[in-house]
Amino acid sequence: MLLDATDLPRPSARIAPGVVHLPGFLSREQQKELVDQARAIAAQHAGTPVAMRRPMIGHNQMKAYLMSLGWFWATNPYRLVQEIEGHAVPPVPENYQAIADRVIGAARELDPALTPMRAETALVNFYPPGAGMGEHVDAQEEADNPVVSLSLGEETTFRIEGRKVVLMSGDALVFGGPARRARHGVTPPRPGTGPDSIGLAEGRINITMRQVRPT
Ligand SMILES: O=C(O)CCC(=O)C(=O)O
Repeated sequence: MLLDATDLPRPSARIAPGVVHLPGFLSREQQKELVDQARAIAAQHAGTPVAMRRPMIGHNQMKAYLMSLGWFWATNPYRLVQEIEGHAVPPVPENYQAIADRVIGAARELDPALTPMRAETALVNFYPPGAGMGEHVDAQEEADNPVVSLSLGEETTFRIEGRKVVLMSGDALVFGGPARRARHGVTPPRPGTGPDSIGLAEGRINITMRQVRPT
């Protein structure tokens, strides 16, 4: 192939008011640490009511696997809770807040109206081949602070506010301000587009960090 897409320059960009894309934000080492850490947390809680799982939405089961940290995103009806059947929700790892602070700092250079956020909850989504996520609004958090999203593994196309953004491994994305309640979703990961060195053989992991309670 003449050019590999990963060789093309991908500048940081304000996609829409409140939406900032920061390509290549995480080094390969940081990506691997996040993958290993998510895998270890998932293994620790496997088989419990707070395990990574494919949630039911109405009568349909999601194709993606979700793991809730800090607060548990329960469905039917949608709500955030701090324990399930007496099992405490695993905490948000301490390194998440430091990453969120760095991402928000960089995003504010492109959109100064974005506010800081406290990573009180995080969703770790694993998308196996063929699994995407339909368009939806993140509405369970009372706080309006921005969402910080990290992509690991294979590429996807993220849709928000009528725009499309290709997210690659190591990219960070922020949506806040007027876009905090914007509809968004992702296509299934594109097979074979992930890096070899981060410990994820196939599919894609997305980590979104959110503030739950208003500041
Ligand atoms: O996978 C993504 O990039 C988006 C995930 C998402 O929309 C969500 O967890 O609400």
